[in-house]
Amino acid sequence: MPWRKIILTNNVKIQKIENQAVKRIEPFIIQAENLKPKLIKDVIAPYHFVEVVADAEAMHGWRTKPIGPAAEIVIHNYGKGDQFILDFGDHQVGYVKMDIRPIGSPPDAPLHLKLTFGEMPVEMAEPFESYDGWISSSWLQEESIYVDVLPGRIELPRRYSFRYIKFEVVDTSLKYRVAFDNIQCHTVTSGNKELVKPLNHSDPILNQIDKVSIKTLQDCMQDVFEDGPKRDRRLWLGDLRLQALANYETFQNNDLVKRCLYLFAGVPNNKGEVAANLFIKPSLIPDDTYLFDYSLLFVTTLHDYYFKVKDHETLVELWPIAYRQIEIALERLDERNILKDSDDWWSFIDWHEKLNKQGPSQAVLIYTIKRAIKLAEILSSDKLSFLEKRLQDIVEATFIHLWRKDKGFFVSGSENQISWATQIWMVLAEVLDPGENNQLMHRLLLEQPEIGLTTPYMYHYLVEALILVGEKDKAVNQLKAYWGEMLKDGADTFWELYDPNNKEFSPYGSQLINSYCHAWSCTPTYLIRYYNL
Ligand code: RAM
Repeated sequence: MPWRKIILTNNVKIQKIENQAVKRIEPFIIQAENLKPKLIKDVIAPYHFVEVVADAEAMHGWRTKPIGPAAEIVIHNYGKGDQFILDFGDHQVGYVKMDIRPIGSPPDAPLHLKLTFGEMPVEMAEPFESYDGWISSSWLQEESIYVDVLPGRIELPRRYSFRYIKFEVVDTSLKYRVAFDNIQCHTVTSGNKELVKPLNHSDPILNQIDKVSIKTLQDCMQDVFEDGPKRDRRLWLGDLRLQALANYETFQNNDLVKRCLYLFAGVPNNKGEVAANLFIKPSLIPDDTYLFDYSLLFVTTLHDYYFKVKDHETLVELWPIAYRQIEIALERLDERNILKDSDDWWSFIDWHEKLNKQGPSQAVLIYTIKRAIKLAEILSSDKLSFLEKRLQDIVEATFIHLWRKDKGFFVSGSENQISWATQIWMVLAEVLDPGENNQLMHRLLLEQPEIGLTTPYMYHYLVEALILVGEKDKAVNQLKAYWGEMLKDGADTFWELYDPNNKEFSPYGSQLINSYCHAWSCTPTYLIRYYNL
């Protein structure tokens, strides 16, 4: 084995592969490069000065209070220890520029300025030094700059994702102060909002949810579909699958989906497995993380893309690598045709700490094979009969070993765990007949098993499962109860993590590091528009 997995304690699980073998498929990489989008730019000025006030009712215990128009910035000046917060009125992704001029004597020392960027009030209120989570603190967005020459225009080199900026004048000198003007965010996106058709839904809450979903997607659309412009700023397969669906109903940047598929196909490992996520710069690099469900979602994303765009050439080119994901997934089946379970980070599914991944992953496999069969039919592939046979065996095994007739639920792992995620994926995989599938969703909502859902990613699949079993009203209720609640909690863009029953939830150890504009939460626009909710 050229690689090994390292599991850390404290419930933190990562993959780290030594001597990762990557196959570079240059024609695919070139194809992806040719599809690189031109970014659309805009210039946004701040809206208000705000202060952050403690409020037990507000999300994370903090809310902002407007204290004056940002246009008044020109009449203020600041010295050592002064600070102020600007609110840009909405979520922005881009590059910040500003003019700074000295007030008083000629500047006899550099200006030391600290800037803190926040998507949420909590990032303005709680010091980043207090962060003690397990993913890197370097994701916290701050900048300490020294300005030698004043007056001058400052252009920050990094792209930021924020609504608020806190300015702290660490020092000027005894002889001068500073004033600011023309503070701007030069925004970037590859989602052209001119192409999005107005929804005009009769339900104002759904209209608002749709609008915020689109903004979320737009801010994540850069030169790839990023998962979150604050964090991880990269292309993850599970996020891509959902972004692509939302994109078809809105921005229709189908070439961006195609580009991302080619990027994944361009750098598989030596087994032919696609990575869970990719780094694009300085050159295309697959992360040394491979997730069972995410690799399979490559097939699903190709399936969705083909049936939306009918791009036969891409299907022909990418089919072998898609099919390979299934072959690799099948290797994980035991002699009973049930996936081998393990407690390392082998499959994602959701961030719930206690979630067993075996059951939902088995369902993802079935769900994927069904889609692969559709693609094999289009291609008249010689793999078709093999896929059909394996599907039949795996579905049979799932019934025998994972279905508990007495309980009316599917189980997962040696502890026979009954989770929401397992039921939802089994419903989506249509293992049961339509009537039983419907009853399973009813039972799920009624009995509310303890191992619930923690991310908008899994809530998406919950809503889609309800739609699939013909329960549109219940789907709308769930959608409003989840994304509508996020709106009430102040979302300008939808968040990476949200548990309405535990609003402090973060799998990373701190809400400061959560992403508050996250790709996988953009799907209500797809659900509402595609299914006519
Ligand atoms: C987190 C990110 C990303 C997701 C992975 C599995 O790092 O939120 O979007 O796809 O988890």
